[in-house]
Amino acid sequence: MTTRDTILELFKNRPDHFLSGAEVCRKLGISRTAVWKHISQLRDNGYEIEAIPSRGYRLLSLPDRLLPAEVTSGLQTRSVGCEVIYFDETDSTNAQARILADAGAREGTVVIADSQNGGKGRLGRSWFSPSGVNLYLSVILRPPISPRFATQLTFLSAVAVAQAIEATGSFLPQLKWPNDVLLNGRKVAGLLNELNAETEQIHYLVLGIGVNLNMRTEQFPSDLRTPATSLLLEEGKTVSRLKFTQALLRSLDQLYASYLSTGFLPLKQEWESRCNMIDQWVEVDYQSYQRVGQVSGVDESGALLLSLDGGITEKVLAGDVRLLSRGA
Ligand code: BT5
Repeated sequence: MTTRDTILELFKNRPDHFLSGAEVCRKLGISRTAVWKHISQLRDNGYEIEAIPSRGYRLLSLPDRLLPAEVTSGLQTRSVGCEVIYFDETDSTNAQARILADAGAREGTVVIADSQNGGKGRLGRSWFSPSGVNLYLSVILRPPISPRFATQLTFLSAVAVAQAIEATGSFLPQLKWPNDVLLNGRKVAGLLNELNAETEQIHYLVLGIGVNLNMRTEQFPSDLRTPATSLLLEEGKTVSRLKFTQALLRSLDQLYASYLSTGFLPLKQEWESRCNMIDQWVEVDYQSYQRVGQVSGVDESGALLLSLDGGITEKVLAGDVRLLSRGA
């Protein structure tokens, strides 16, 4: 714990109270000038701190930034969030997580950015990532499973995002194969998992998660206004980015622990119970592959199971899926 973190702990242990400079000096064994320097740095980082000469310091508000000291405070997870790396701005949290993972970052390390200037979607698409309103996060995992099953972890991210959204308000998120989270039919979150593996061993997996939290209509580019949404737009209330992030990290942590001990089945059931496509007719589009069929679920490789006319079941491994309004 750094000196700054310890000062923050002192404030948080006594909310709304003044801490005298002398008390901080005594508890931390540092000079008054050093205390003042740390308080100034905290203010630079967006903590609003009142200073009254005869009384001391009082914490008035926390920054609306996902700083590591805030995200890890009281988190109590086993592995996810054991370390948090924060950028005000970066190209892509997934790209940064890969660099850290290549350099040996431990499992559970989380990369968060306030904004991304090269946010990535699938297949070379981009993820719109303005500052101050949303969550852009990547988690490094090193699961002891065969690379064949790495896709299962996309379902883990999807269920964790859905649980965090459910814990935030009266939302009913729906999951769309392979990697979208929807609210009332509009995309509120996207997931991008990237794998680094050999034939039989996963070196690491990066779970990339983007969630639109407090983005207002006018902040979306015009082409996303109809297909996309945010929690603010759906419920009319600003969401605490910090609380949401902690809820998400806790869900990821719990689901990951249970996945490692009990396998994919419970996760698959959680995912299917929120999937908006089970038993529905859909059209799948992937490069030169197009199919129309009825969705019966997903298999253990994460493939979408599509029942075609004539009773054949086809496994769809990649592609964009569109719900059809009528039986085909
Ligand atoms: C995704 O791709 O949905 C994966 C998005 C993953 C983003 C996270 S943010 C943290 C981490 N770091 C990264 O660099 N990426 C991950 P895909 O299914 O290909 O969808 C991309 C499409 O979604 C775009 O082509 C747009 O149409 C739409 N889109 C872009 N930005 C959006 C946004 N903020 N909200 C909703 N839709 C968006």
